[in-house]
Amino acid sequence: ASVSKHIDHFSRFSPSPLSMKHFLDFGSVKACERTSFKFLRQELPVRLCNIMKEVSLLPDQLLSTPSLQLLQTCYTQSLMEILEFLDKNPEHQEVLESFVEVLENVRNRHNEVVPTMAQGVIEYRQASGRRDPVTDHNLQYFLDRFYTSRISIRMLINQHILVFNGNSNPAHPNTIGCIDFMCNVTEVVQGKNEGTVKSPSCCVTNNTREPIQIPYVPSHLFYMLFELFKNAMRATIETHEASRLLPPIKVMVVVGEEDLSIKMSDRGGGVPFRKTESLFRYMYSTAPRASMEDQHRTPLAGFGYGLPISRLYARYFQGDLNLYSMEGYGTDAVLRLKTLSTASIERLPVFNQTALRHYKLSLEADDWCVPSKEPLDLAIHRMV
Ligand code: W6P
Repeated sequence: ASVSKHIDHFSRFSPSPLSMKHFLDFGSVKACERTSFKFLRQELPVRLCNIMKEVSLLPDQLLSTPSLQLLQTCYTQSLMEILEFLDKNPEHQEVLESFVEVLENVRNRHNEVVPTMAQGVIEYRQASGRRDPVTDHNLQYFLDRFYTSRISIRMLINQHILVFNGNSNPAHPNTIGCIDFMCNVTEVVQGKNEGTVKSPSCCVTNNTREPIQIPYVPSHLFYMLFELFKNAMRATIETHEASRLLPPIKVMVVVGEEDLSIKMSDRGGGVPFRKTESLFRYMYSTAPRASMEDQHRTPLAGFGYGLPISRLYARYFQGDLNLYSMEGYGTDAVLRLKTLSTASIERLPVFNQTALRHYKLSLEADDWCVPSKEPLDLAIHRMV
């Protein structure tokens, strides 16, 4: 009962979006663990409670699944642990230290949230048995917000842990927490940073001779590029099975004053325009899964959550991800990021009346005509 009081209280605050510059300042010479602590003990409950309110609006048949019950328990537990710090003294070193420990526990507790939520949605859809476009739309809306909220909370937690607990990483002198303030985008594409995005059949070009560098989270960039590359590669291989030569995947990295754009082009036969938006749907790809076991080993494999989550990462710092496909030829995937640390500002969901209205939206008549499937018999209109 007291938990829901706290949730009501903190969900009335709007989350405070931070810019990349804020994050960098928090972790630079001006860094003050006490300031960060005082900010997070308020902001983390605000972000947790805003999204918990939305979770509570989900249909009962979804909320009652074991997966959703587990998620709500995790969120409540983490909220309570963080709220403990509201009446603690920031001047005491042991308070700051135990806060870092709690944040580590919270982060680990939430490691499996994405597959758990996905599992809940699958169970719900199997139980309800029907495919209802309104429910699908609402779930898409909710999952985009839920996963964005999670990305943002993990970002805050990681920054605090890495900046105030981590010893600076000598291998990456340009990093503050998980942000590389001179992230070399071309190098991430080429796989010089983390793992390998590139294969021999991928060629990368820049629009400038100087290295293209922006402040960014290399792990987010890697996730997005790797996902795009997997899709481009799969399409290329599947449409050129019979051929010994595969058309290369071409990547262009272009930097302007505001935007950094990365275009990855494949000649994998493309996708019909009608289907491109559904590549970003969570419902589109969720096939029933074998067991909970697989989930832990390969969190997102086979889910098809990679593209929608990649777009959330791009939008999280005011970028975007779009697909331009020409059926019969191939696909251009364009990833746009902000060049300036002052323009890369967190894009966060807020629980308010507008959000509430989205969930209450029901099946209304569309304001565009529905094309008839039958050919129109003009004979009946003929006057003479
Ligand atoms: C395709 C489908 C797709 C999705 C994302 C990125 C590239 C591609 N290529 O055929």
